[in-house]
Amino acid sequence: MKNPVPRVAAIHDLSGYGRCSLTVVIPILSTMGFEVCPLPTAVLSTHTAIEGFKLYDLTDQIPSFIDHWKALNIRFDAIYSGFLGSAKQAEMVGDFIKFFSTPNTLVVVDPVMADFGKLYASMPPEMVGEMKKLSCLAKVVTPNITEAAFMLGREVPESLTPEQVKDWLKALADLGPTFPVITSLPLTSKQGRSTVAAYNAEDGRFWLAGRPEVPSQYHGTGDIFSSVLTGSLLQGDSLPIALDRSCQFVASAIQVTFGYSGLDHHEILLERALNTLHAPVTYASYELLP
Ligand code: PXL
Repeated sequence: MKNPVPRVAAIHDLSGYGRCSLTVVIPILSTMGFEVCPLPTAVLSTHTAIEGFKLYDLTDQIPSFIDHWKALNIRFDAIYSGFLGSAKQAEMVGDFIKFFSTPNTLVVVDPVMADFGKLYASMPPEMVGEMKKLSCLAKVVTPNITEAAFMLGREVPESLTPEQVKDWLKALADLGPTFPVITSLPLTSKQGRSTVAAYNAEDGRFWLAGRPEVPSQYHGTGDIFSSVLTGSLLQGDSLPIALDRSCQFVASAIQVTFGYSGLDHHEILLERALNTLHAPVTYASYELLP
């Protein structure tokens, strides 16, 4: 039987404070009408950008969780992975995808490992190769520009022309995914805008979407972006509409947050924006990348 409420396996960490990973994936996908089955990769006191974080890696526990799900014959409409607790987990996630996915399963890999030119505090360098292998099994990958650079063995660029963006996206598609997406793009023609680009390797079209940049940095926006993208594609939206809705939601979440002062940890006030996920698409501003 078809799942009456489509079901997503969400393979991410659970960070108790700081709104990222499962604490944003679950509310976003639930609001968008999906059941979320979390498979926690690690449990943390906070995300790793907050000093003194405590991390308990669940690599040794994960196989028994997966075995139980296999025995229950659970079927997933989507598999969506993000932050992993160890490089060894990438292989486990790969096996999970191979076992649980069918040709109709939406597989999204967000290769969470780096930003602003650097690997995150808990990331071993082997994670880069492992995430690259995992991406081969995905339909959609959503690296930021730093993660894309690590995956492709390139320098993190200061700026990119539209032609170069196409080359980066094609290089990511060569790893396997049909819809590679790059976020935080330093696109020369879009200065002052927070820009994402994507390639549909099935029809050969490149897409751009974005919103004006807000002069502040917030944690967890990559997780928010990829969660909305996953939900939107699962709802049946086209790639450019899914990109646009994701950019729109991240921008709204930033705007509802930006007006407050005294927030200590650059956290997004997600709950103040969640209900906008129910809004119909009234205006989309995506563009074809010529
Ligand atoms: O938002 C990405 C992310 C997810 N999970 C953990 C993190 C980070 C980024 O710092 O530390 C634990």
